[in-house]
Amino acid sequence: QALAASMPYPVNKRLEHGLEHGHHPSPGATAEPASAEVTASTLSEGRASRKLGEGLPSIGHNPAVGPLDRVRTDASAQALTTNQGVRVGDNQNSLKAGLRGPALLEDFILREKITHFDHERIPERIVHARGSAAHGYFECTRAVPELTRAAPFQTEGQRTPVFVRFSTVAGERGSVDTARDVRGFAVKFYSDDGNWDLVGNNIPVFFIQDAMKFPDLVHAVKPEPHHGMPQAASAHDTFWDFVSLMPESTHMLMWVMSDRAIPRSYRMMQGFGVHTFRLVNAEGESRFVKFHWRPLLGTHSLVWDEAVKISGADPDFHRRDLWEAIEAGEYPQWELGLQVFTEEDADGFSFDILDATKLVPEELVPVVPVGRLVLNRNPDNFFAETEQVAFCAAHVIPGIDFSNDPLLAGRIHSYVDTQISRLGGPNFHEIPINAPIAQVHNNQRDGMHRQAIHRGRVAYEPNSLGGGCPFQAGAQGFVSFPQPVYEDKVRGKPQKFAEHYLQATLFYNSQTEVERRHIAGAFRFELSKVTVPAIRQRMLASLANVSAELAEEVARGLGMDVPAAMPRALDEVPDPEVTESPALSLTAHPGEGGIRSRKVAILVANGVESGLLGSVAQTMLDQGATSRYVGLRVGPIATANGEPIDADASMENSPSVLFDAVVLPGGEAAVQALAADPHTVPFIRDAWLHGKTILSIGASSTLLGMAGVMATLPTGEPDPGIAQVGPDDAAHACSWLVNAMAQHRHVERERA
Ligand code: HDD
Repeated sequence: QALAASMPYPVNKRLEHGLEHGHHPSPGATAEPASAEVTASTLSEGRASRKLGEGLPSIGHNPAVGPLDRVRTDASAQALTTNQGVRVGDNQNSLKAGLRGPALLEDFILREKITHFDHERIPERIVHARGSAAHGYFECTRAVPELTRAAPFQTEGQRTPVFVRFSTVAGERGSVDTARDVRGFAVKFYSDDGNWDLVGNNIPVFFIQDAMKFPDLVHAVKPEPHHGMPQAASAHDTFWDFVSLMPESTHMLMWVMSDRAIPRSYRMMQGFGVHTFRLVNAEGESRFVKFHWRPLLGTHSLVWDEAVKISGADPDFHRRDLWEAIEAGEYPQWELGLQVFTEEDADGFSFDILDATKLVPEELVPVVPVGRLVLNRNPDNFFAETEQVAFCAAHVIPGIDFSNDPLLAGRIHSYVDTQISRLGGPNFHEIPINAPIAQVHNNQRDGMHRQAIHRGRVAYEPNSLGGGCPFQAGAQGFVSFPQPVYEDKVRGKPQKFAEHYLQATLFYNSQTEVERRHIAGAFRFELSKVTVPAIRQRMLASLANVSAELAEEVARGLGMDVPAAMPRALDEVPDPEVTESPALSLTAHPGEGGIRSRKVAILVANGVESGLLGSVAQTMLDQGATSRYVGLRVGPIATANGEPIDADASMENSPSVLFDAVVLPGGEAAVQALAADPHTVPFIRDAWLHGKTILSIGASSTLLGMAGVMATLPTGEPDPGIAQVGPDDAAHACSWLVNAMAQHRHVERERA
């Protein structure tokens, strides 16, 4: 078997054609595999569980490791079978009446295989179809039983298994990762008290205030229904038509047009629960809460031109990044912070905490860290886990409760409902990735794809025949917070919901100059794709309420004048508590420094001087970063020193947008070869335009000139992201490279 696997061609291909034995089934499937030696499968428990880290959850507690054993399959040393467990003799040929005769209807093996294949796809998620996920755990770093009785927050050091799925919103399942879009950040906690899903985004506010508008929003942003375009993009008429008619979306638009919407990595973005939720403690006391995830690597973004080019070079950029980081043991981590406030605090705020288009500024209510999230294991199977995971805003546990946010109310209904069609029935909670660790006992029965085999005749409550079981848990169970409600039934919104611009202005004013420029650039790009001038006009009128500077900048980019500001819904604007919030700028979250998991491209060609390159590669390894030799082609490179190196990427298959920094090598012959290749100039120029660190060794400085790279900033200062070093300057070169890369990006290079 081992031999067969290593052969470049199928060993007994001839027999498939009946040339030697006519009617006999092909070998390879006729008997037990020759090799008795069974090697550990890459999917086996041992391998998976080692990545869990120290302490809890131990094997048996993590539903994704212990209990999933019963559904894990491992085909090593096993014969191929039908779904009924019948061994298949020939997996190459359908059953025919003679070698050249007609296929036979009785071929149940072929029919089973094709029938199953015909039904392999399930409906994709109506939103957030494109996503990537990983297993891990949440560790409580500060117990808060005084705030909540929720199981994950009871003891310091306690770990709760989680499954986390990141996603884009608008694109279809196969769409690109780096589209300008909100990112989903959905966390399923498999707590001892049941599953809790915190289904958030990487942006703390939302487009709309009421779930009633969600289908309209999604219809507007999805590809236009008549021609199915554009894919994974909001830059089209229907989206801007809708949002320009919905001033409540203005705050969210600021975020979506900012660098937040093109993250460098899923590992480098914040997450937010968005709505105001409730925490409830064992005494039944409740406070409001907002959930914040903060990445330890800091929040970092792409630049737009880079994001667009990555879409072509690697549409799976974020999926690959997450997968590779976890495989490399670079487990992404986030800190969970809580903003906790009382009902009285909330009543005093100038905005309504039930309005999902508003955030609670950190300057008003600080974020208190209570735990950390670690993602340390990739899924075994994309479909079984990432695709079939069902997050539901309705999944809360004792200690977590809802607020009256009308957007949340709609979500509580929508998620369970959508899984019923997406996952084929009401038993989706039994799919292994969705099954809680906590035991499930109730009298719900039957339905499509039921897995549980319930014993006995009692499926009702109250009962005496079953000893009254399963029994109600009373105060031990989930008890809704008894918020008093004495109101008329109405369709409408409270007055504070009518203020649409103050926090949009707060966000814009809290950005750095570069960030503001990017926001203006994004509005310009998106609105320039809008074909109906009245929509552009209306959007500019709305922006005029946010910032005169922004409205003018965008109008200039569209060749228009700023129109009169859109009339506001509210005549008297309240005084905001906070007018500038540094935490809203990405620069406020640089992370822990260092360059762990960053990627460096080292350009190589025959004749390259390899000495310093080796030091760079070693330094990257020491720092937890990775380097790749990128050549004119892949394969062996003859170096000037005679030490052979292998280019494992080429400028054609891996342009510089896929890297965080570029090293240009010394060696006359190599530099000449690079200079003659048409990929070299765009490779270097893009790295420069996108603000990346560039280290040039020896003779390669001529390449900088060819690529039009300017070593000075617009201010006339030297560019801190470009260094030219001699071939013997290893120590200086390496330490400079590490420091320059730790800046992430040299945005000061950007020309206005
Ligand atoms: Fe939603 C999926 C986040 C409003 C209805 N939503 C979905 C996912 C995330 C969010 C991260 C993907 C989960 C996964 O990875 O499987 N959604 C949000 C946030 C919202 C929000 C942060 C606002 C604060 N969503 C929202 C509303 C509704 C929905 C108002 C409907 C009334 N969302 C859905 C859905 C989805 C979904 C249709 C599609 C697939 C799914 O649920 O499982 O039910």
